[in-house]
Amino acid sequence: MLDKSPRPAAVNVPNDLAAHWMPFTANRAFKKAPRLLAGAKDMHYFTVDGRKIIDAAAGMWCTNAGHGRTQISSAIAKQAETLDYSPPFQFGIPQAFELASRIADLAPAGLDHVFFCNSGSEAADTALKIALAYHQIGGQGTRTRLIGRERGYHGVGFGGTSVGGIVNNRKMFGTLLAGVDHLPHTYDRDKQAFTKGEPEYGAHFADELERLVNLHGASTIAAVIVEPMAGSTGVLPAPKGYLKRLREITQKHGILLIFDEVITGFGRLGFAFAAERYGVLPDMITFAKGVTNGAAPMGGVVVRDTIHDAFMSGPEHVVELTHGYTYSAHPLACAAALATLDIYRDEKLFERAHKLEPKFAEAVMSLKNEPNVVDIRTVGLTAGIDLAPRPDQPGKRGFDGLNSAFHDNDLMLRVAGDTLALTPPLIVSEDQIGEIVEKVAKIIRAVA
Ligand code: PXG
Repeated sequence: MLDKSPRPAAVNVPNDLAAHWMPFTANRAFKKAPRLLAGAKDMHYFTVDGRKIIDAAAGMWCTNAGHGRTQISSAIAKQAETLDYSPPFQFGIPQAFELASRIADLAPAGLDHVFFCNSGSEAADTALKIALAYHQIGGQGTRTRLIGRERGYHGVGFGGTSVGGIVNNRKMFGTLLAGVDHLPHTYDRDKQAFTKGEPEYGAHFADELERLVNLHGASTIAAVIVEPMAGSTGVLPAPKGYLKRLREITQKHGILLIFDEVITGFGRLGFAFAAERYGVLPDMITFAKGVTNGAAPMGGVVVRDTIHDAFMSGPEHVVELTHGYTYSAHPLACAAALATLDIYRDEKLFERAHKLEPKFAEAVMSLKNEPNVVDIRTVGLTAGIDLAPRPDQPGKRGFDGLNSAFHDNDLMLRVAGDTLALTPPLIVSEDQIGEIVEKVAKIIRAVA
């Protein structure tokens, strides 16, 4: 077959990096040694200086089908020419309805309705607002408390930041939402180190919800939101039985359970959604990232039929949920998502991730004896490798690893503090897994 990969074309490098205030980036360090990208195809990025870099991060947990999928880009181009924008309030486009049906089909039975937004942050805030409104219209307006989890990440809106459990993301932004509490995180290195998949130890961390119910009263609690696998704090898979227990306790007390599947949705753990992997039915699932393969911004919430139906009362001319975004179900994002779901289906990428999981886990675990490696966790096609921090410089070894990967080893990975996270596109081959692991070994030695 013809190799249609784009040639690493010469790209103008900007001569002034000052104006762009970069998100979640060490701006001054970046601007001294920029990591600039110019193109991407399949498993690789191309840098502005023409290097080919293997992507062990799926961009940022997004491009599950690999980069530069022409099926997706031509769907976007065609949509842009046909209908560039359509107001999502009081008007609709056929593609949005088709996409909602297809996502509902992928979600566990009972989760039948999809509310669209543009990011994981908006999805988290949307789910939390739906939970509050649901209780209010059901005559339980005292249920206003929201419960998240330590080390949880639900984006950067005020709702998601409030239920999130990352101190550095919270401490600069005032008091955040009132009435929020947190479950403890589920990580205990002494008892769980070097586990493939779900740790045996830790289901009991879910029982802390009973403690919070006893403290606050069930009648004040609206919802619990957790990631089935905490991604951005360094890959923390749920312990065996933990999510089931959370479901039992929430159900017993009339509390809604929201799974944030922004990372775990669309195949990352070998299933369409992690809810399926764990056999647990939440009341809502948030998604983003992989839904469009990263090619257009989109997020959303899949909502249980009983919750959706509770809103469908009152006069029919009245808006049932006063919430939404100018770009909800944007035509370009819908087109990208429909093409993406075709690829996932036709190439059986979720099944592929499932089949590759043991090989991936074994390959990454071979890094166990490299210098400073204090834990490795794997689940689905994702791994977190904890490096011991440099004395008095938390995060520095990880940051050095990011730079060593990009500048010296032609590898893209994610870093959370001193944890290296690997989360390649689901098209990754076994050889490429080997290549990635070899590069990571070099990086770990380089930052020793
Ligand atoms: N929920 C979860 C579980 C996420 O992982 C969001 C919500 C927010 O999504 P948006 O689209 O608003 O960014 C996320 C985002 C990392 C990393 O390096 C992970 C995310 C974002 C940035 C970096 O692990 N996840």
